[in-house]
Amino acid sequence: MKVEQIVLYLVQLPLLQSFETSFERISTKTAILAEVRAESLSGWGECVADRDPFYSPEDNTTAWHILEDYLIPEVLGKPSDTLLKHLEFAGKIRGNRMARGALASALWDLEAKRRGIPLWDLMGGSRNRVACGVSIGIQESPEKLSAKIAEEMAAGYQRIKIKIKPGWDLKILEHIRCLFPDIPLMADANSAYTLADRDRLRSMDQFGLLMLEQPLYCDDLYEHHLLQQTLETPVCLDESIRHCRDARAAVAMEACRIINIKPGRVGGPDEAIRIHDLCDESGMPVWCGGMIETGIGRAHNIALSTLRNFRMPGDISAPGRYFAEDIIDPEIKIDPGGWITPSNSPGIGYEPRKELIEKISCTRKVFADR
Ligand code: OSB
Ligand code: MG
Repeated sequence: MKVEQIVLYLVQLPLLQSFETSFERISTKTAILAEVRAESLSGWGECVADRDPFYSPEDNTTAWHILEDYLIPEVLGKPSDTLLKHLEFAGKIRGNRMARGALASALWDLEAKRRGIPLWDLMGGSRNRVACGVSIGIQESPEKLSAKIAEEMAAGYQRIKIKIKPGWDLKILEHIRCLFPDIPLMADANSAYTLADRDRLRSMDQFGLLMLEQPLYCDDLYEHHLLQQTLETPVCLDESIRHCRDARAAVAMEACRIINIKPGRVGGPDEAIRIHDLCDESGMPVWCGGMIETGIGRAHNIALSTLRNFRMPGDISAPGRYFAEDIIDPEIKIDPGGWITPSNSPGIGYEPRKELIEKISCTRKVFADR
């Protein structure tokens, strides 16, 4: 099945509430969607690059450029199943894993649809339900945060993650633990600390966190290793794991005890599965992170989370928490116990709403095989 057409969309979706991390506050989600067309089937992927290069060196502009000028020319006119088997099309391109992830995930969706099987099945997944946690951004006040936590616990989420940064950390954690002594709780710093903050980070051990996510600089495995040695709380790496080689190094040097896999961050499903397998063999649990994706990216994350070593609740809260209207049908729903049942329809298992996608696209470009 030859890839006949690829369409890129740059979409913008307003957030119901702004989302604040240690590096920025956003009130609109901006994402590139990739649609790969062959024989009247469409595979869909989402690029997790942000508007700004703050979470990662990539942003939407660089990702679009890499897709348009390097990746798409490698894929157009090629047989889709061969591309999937030998995802070598990005072999020469250094970095730019998020751009690659958009196209690779669209090819996986297309291949699952060609075979008429769900994406989770193509990926080798075995779980028939996926555990959901929720990520809560930095709030205006501790009271607002605790009200949000109560709300999300009531909605059934199986663990709470809060965002922290210097000045919004120890007091906040203390406040939460007073009100909710036993909830499964973790904190994500998005690289807001340095080793000089070692004592501050160590004092977080008292709060019984499931893990501390990405405390230190994004490309510094060595310093995370030094920190982990002095910390009881498991360190979980997110930004630091760009591909499977990073994961291997992190395991070998004990830079963390848990890995957050975001397929969109590591170059797509094939690399995500490679990291999953490596961690499985090494006894390192993983969970699936999120990037406030639309339903398309979320559906990919759900499919991946059915693999056996996804042992902890992922950041796969319902897109309805973020957006007034999602771009897929049916809506992704979490049950009262905090589980999602993966769709058994072919591919990602949800139908992209083409009209809405066109409506919210600020840019759209069609690339055709000539
Ligand atoms: O570090 O996990 C992160 C959202 C945007 C950028 C970075 C991160 C996040 C999240 C996940 O915390 C939120 C979600 O997708 O629900
Ligand atoms: Mg994170």
